[in-house]
Amino acid sequence: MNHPETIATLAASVSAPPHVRHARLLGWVREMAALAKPDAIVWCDGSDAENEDMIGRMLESGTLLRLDPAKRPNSFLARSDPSDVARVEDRTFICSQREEDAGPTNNWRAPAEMRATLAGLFDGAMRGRTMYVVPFSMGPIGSPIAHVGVELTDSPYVVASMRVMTRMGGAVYDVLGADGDFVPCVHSVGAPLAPGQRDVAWPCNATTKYIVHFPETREIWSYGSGYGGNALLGKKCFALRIASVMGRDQGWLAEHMLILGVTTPQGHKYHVAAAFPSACGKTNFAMLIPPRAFRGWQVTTIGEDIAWIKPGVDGRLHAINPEAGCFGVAPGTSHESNPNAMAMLHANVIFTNVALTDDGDVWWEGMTKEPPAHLIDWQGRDWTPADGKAGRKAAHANARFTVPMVQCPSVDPDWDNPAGVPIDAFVFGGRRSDTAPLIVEARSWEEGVYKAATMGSEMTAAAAGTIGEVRRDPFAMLPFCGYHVGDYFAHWLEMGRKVAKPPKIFAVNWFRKDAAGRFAWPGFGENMRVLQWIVGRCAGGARAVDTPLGPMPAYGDLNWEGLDFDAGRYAEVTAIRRDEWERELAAHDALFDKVGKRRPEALAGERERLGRGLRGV
Ligand code: TSX
Ligand code: MN
Repeated sequence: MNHPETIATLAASVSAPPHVRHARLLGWVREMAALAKPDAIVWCDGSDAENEDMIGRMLESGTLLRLDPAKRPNSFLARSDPSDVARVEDRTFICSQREEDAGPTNNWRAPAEMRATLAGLFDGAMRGRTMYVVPFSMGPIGSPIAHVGVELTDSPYVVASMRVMTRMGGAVYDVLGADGDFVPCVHSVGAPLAPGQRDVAWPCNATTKYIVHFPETREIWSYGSGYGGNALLGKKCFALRIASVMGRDQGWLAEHMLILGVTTPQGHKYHVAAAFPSACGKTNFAMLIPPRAFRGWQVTTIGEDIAWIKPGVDGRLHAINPEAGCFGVAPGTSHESNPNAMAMLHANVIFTNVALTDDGDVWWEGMTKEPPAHLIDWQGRDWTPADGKAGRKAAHANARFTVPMVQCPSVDPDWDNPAGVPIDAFVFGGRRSDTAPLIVEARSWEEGVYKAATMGSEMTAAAAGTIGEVRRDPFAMLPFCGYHVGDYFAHWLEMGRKVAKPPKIFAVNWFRKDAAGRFAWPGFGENMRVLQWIVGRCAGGARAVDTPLGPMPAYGDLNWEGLDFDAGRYAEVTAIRRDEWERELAAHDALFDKVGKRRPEALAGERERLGRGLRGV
């Protein structure tokens, strides 16, 4: 091959670096540049110098503000357009050939129709801008569990964020070689600039947004948004929606799960992968600090959002965190709720939509009990505590921090291990003020899949429903499964049969309330008591009592050292009530009606067994 090559007929020349010798990649970049017509193309190498250039451009354009270098070294604040603050689920599409393959939980469009729409939108979409070619690995570079993607984007904010969130840079081209597989990801903010037109701080398209997946050809196209999962295409689009399809076809799992390690005082180490819907404190659980009474116990963090899990030759499931950074929700994060997260934010952070303090630092609701006397809010306006009392938030509720995983004090020594970590237990949780007990073990893989499939969580924000209403969120994958959810359940059942030593499965609920409406379980670090029981069940030795839902710890089966929590209060967080479970089973039936004919027969059997068991309550 004889590169670099230059195509003089394009608006920008596709002048690839000499070590890029992948014909399909070069052809695709050339084709996309001809369509989107950027003024220039930059092939990113992930170097410090390149990142400094990117930051410099954004400081100049007003996309970023530099925070006080003494308080937050090398850290920045971005304020997004008020119309571009979260993932857009109603603008997210799965474009399989057949509508039924997308299933009842996804928006579907015919691929040909969507391709025509995208061709129109992307025609000239990058005029006046630079197209960045961002090569990235999801997972340790060269790991047998990892996969490669390349994102084309006209957003320097996306380039800088992808450098934190993925293994981004030139080494990826070596993995790709001349014909290695990659997932092509095309992204434009959808705001071309006319000659001489001044850019805005946060370019996006206020009226038109499309987040599009072609599962059969494994492509991602994103238009109109620069925010989070809409734009950092390695995350939800690739690592969950496209990867879930790859996992179905290739015999592995792409899951919306944290991964943590638990080391006992005797030095035995266990690994837990856990799925929770939003607003359940998943990042807090991934970075849990055991209470003082648990001297010698250690919890370490491998991942806090996504797990890729493959069967190993040892008959166990092995998990990696495909990401390299944490894109965490800021509001609610404090030294009380998550000291490890607060510590990891000391430097090298991109904050988005948090408030700015008068001394060049950041603040958000829940960081401290008392807000500062004056702030600049996430929209750049003056803010005082009086505004807060009137209901105006200083930080957006979905404000974020983007920070390297390695800065987490609890980061696991194996977080970057290409072989992954062997999973001992899967944990599924939701936010339920009643019905679901603190902790219950599944009696079988099939029963565990049933529990995960029917998990639900009470809404905390009015955005997608009524506050307090239970939304079913199977496996916490509702917005992230790239194919028919019934086939996804079947794939989970199949994985359990295929693996010689499948992990145990547990369901937890940190959010039970007492008769007075107060949280009945202290949560946070005290969840260690539940975690200890879980690993005790995996190792053998921890005791349990049988219930209609499965084995649960009796009061005396948990370690209460250092916590004043009596048997009466324990009963409040573990009670199984007949009227609540009648309603719950009706909700399960409604969910499976929605899943339709592709619901696996084994889950109908589990439903019958559960109903029979609960009739005795
Ligand atoms: O993250 C949470 N976890 C998991 C921690 C490892 N949160 C915050 C959820 C919002 C994202 C929790 N909130 C947890 C929890 O276990 N439990 C609760 C409910 C709760 C809230 C406040 C108190 C106790 C429980 N406060 C006092 O008891 C003083
Ligand atoms: Mn998530």
